[in-house]
Amino acid sequence: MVLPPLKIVQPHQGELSLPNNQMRLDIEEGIPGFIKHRLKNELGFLGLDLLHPEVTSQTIPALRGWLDPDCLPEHQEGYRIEISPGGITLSSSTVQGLGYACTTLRHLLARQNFSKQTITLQPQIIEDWPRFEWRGMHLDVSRHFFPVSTIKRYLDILALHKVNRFHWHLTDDQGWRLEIPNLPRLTEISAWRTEANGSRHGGFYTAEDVKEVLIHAQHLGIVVVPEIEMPGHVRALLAAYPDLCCTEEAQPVPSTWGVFDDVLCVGREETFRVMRTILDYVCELFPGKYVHFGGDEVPLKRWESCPHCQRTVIEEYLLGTASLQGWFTTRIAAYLAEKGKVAIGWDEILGGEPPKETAIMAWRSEEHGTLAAKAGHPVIMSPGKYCYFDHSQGGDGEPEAFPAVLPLERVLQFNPMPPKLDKDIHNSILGGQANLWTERISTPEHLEYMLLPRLCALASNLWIGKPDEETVRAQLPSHMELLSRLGYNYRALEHD
Ligand code: TNX
Repeated sequence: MVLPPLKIVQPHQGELSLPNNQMRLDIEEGIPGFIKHRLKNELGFLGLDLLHPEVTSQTIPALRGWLDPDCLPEHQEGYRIEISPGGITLSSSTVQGLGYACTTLRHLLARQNFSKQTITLQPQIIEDWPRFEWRGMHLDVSRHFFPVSTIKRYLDILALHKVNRFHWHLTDDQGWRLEIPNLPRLTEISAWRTEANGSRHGGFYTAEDVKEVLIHAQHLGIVVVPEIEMPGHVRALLAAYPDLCCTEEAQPVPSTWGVFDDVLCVGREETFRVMRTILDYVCELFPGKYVHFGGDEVPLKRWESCPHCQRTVIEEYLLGTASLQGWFTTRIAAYLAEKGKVAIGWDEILGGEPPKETAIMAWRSEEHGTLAAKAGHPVIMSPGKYCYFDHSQGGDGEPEAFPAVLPLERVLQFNPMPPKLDKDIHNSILGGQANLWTERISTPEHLEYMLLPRLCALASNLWIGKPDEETVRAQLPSHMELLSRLGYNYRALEHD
């Protein structure tokens, strides 16, 4: 994350000096304790000693934090940092904004030399807010399962980059990762697979696990967006419930990658009953307003020869088999809307003319995002060309990756706003996100390596609102130093 192009107003006279690197921590009552906790941890790690206000002399400069309804009220996530000879004041109209103030301060202090007896900071006033409300990062935990500890560390990295949406891809062909009460076979069978070498791979999250992740995310100002894939990418689910498949044939959870013909049979009411049970639980467990229901890569082959699906085509007056996905999507999206959620689907669902409120995640290309915006949908831009972090970072000696290259240089050029989009629908573009599919990634170190430093470029662009290569590039080396101090694994900038 770069320091944003700081809007610096009227600097004070004189510097702020911090003898013994100490400050009094003076946080307004009513601000949740986790903000204080974050300041102490994150700034303490860098060498700033934050002392309790009551046991500290008034002569020690204060680090103040307060909620000010008049602070940039038109920017929900905006914040202000004032550095003056008397101390530092963080303000925002929201707790989330205070969290970003804390992160920016972290970036500012990381550039200081704390080995000196007294550090000095230049006086300045920073007023800052993000251009896009959706600054997302995805993680596929189906292809490889990652424990809660890894997810929390992943969230820490997202927060360091002011990413505010964690898209948790919980289900796919190769593994179902969420325990659902009343559907025990999902964790007994769907959560496990036998690899080609005979070993077992799998795992799942209990409600307790999810709650632990949700609390951690909340402290970091991140909304968790669960994804339950349907009607394709469901082989793991079908392994446990073959009756939901057109062929009713029992097949194991696959251990190979790709797009499978076996999808949910949408001609049976039982399919909807099971999906509603799952969605009811997901909506209750995850407090955020978004639920992603997948919708990508759905072959028509099984539906074409399925009597239930073909009967549905006739009874529902559909134009043909190809209209089944749209019909299915509309029912699911309407169900989620009834529950007060915003439904999100991958851009393939556009073909079925889903309800306008359904948000579209454009992954195949920017043009798909543009089409979705023109059709009146909220859009999240995630085009493969710029946002697929499972692709190699380029050069020799890289770990095995999806056979495509996405160098940092291209992520630096990512513009979430399609250049040809009419101004009056710019608001349809909620923002963007990068995706990390894990077919070829099985360790936390490898995850971090694929994420960093590409996430720095992506998150900076989403915050700034457009590519600003020069600013981001200039700050990357010092940012990488911070990543290294924090112990994250990243790809070095220069490879000789
Ligand atoms: C396409 S992107 C997929 C994923 C794969 C990915 C590999 C999307 C919605 N579907 O199932 O993991 O490509 O890059």
